[in-house]
Amino acid sequence: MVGLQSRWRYLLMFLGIQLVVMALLSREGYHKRVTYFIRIFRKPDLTSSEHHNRTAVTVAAGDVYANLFNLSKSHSHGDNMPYCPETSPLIGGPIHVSFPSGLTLAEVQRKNPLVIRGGRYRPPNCEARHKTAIIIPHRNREHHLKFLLYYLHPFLQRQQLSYGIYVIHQAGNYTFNRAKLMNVGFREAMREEDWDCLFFHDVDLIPEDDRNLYTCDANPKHAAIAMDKFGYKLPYKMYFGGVSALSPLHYLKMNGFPNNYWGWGGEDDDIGIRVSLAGMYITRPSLKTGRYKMIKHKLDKGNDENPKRFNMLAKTRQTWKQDGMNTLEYEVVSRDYLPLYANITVNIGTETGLHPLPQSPHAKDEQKPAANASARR
Ligand code: UD2
Ligand code: MN
Repeated sequence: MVGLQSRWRYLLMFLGIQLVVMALLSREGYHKRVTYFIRIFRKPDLTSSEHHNRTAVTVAAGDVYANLFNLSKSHSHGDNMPYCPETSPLIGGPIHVSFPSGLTLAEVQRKNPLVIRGGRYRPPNCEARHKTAIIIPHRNREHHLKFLLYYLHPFLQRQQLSYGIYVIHQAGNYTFNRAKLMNVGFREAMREEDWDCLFFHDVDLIPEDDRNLYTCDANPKHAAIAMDKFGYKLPYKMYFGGVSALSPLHYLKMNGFPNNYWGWGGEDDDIGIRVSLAGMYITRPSLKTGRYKMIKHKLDKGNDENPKRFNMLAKTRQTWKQDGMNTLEYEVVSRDYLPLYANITVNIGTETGLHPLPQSPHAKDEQKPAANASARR
């Protein structure tokens, strides 16, 4: 009897344990199922919070200065700094561009504490992989220049470049010549530093995405592929205006840019033709990243449409070797190493050659930008 009772007891205990195990297992299954459902239900929630985060980052990244707060002056440029990463961690993508009234150069300077005299910069905590010079042809566009500097400095810093900004200022009131000013910029910049890439940059074009890298490719690069003024599309296949990038080798291979396009138009197409005549081709960033906003403006005084441009363009094949860097003539009026850029004021003459600039009592002041920290060399 006792034996039977204890057998029953064991059987009951066994069944009891089985029940407990089953209950636990099913609880786990139940728990899993519940968690699964909770996850399903929470999924849209999670995505939306991710979305919120992303939006928050985009909003912050939209501010061109957003990623730069951590860079500090305290880092010194040691001899054995590591190279900067191949892809800069500071790159944030789209940049919000607007033109607030009241912006001053002093404010731009304050926001760029690591930029040194002459508009030079090196990343504070790594050795830059690229050295890029920006060449800006200029006259009477101080208002545009201020905005370009406001956006361009942080844009280049986000790309961890070693860079310098050169404004090539045409002295006097003779007809404007954009391409010749670029040639001057090339020579003057290369005199100072062994730049490995030069960006030829209209003063009124603001880049809208920092993935548009200001470095050179194996072939000349046309960077301003998508501009608001052309509906963010390339206007035509050979278009080479606005912003372009060439290495010193590319530049010399095509004998630089033409010197004889006076006034508005044609020189950009001539440059595009030179690229192919010199056996190279045009590369471009994607439409998504090569985006620019152009500050709206009218045609300037002293830069009327060049009526000869179509005839000249028909002859580029015959003229490119006889006109360019090998025939460049100009006189430097002054070199001013300002806090945010180097200003090189030049007399490039007229169609008929170099002439002395008309001397008005205020001529000197008109040609030079106002600045305290200027130095002549
Ligand atoms: C277009 C091209 C430009 C050039 C030009 C024809 C675009 C965005 N740009 O510009 O690359 O091929 O046609 O020459 O399509 N500038 C001064 N002061 C002046 C005149 C010109 O600083 O008095 C400089 C300035 O850097 C300006 C650039 O020259 O951005 C081009 O002149 P523009 O802006 O008047 O001509 P735009 O916008 O038609
Ligand atoms: Mn323009």
